[in-house]
Amino acid sequence: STTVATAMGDDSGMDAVQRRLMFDDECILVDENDNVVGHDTKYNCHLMEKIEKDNLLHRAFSVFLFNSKYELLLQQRSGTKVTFPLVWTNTCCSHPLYRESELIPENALGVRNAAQRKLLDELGIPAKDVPVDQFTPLGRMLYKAPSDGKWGEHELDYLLFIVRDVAVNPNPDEVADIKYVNQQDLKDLIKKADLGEEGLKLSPWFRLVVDNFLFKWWDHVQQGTLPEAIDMKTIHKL
Ligand code: DMA
Ligand code: MN
Repeated sequence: STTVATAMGDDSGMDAVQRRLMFDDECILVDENDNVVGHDTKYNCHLMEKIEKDNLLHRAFSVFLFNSKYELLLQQRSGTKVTFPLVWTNTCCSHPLYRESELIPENALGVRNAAQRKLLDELGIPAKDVPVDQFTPLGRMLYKAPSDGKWGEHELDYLLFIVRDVAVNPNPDEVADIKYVNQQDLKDLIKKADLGEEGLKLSPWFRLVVDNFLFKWWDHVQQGTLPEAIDMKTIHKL
């Protein structure tokens, strides 16, 4: 089991699909100003010991997808994820990879290309339902968060909003459950998580976005004034 493997200090309990991604995905290393400084495997980028020793920081993105009723799509991560299994979080998160199409800096096109790729991979959302020019990059935040055992995050995270009605077909290797929530539903969910009810947990990065930006940006979505909220100059250190 995973517990035994962790205690033994090896990765023998790691899910085979997730293990493959740990070595196939080559993440983009950046400095605190988001300049590309290199690349490394997803595996190394998420080892807390490496993060601390080499101060490894990698580029990531978090998608917030709303339907035409302005409900936000949430996902519960699958139990097989190496980091943060079974926690509830925003629509989709991952990393732009160290490849030409996902390194394009203009208007964060590389990150938007990666977002389109992972919305299909994790949630089965067809690329045509999420055209890359429909994502609004709103801001960037830098954070560090241990998961459990030896894994964790240290990311420079692009926050992307998109408002579209989409077809969804979750991939069980990535996603355990999904739901659309309105603002009140999410406030109730946060209250439950704070009280530890029903074993409900929220991801640390989702929590940071909730506490710092989400509701005010969500109001902008509903009022059709989202462009006013864009700030791609600041890197919020949270
Ligand atoms: C990583 O997400 C990105 C953030 C913002 C936490 P993830 O662990 O879901 O990445 P992946 O889907 O590539 O495993
Ligand atoms: Mn990461």
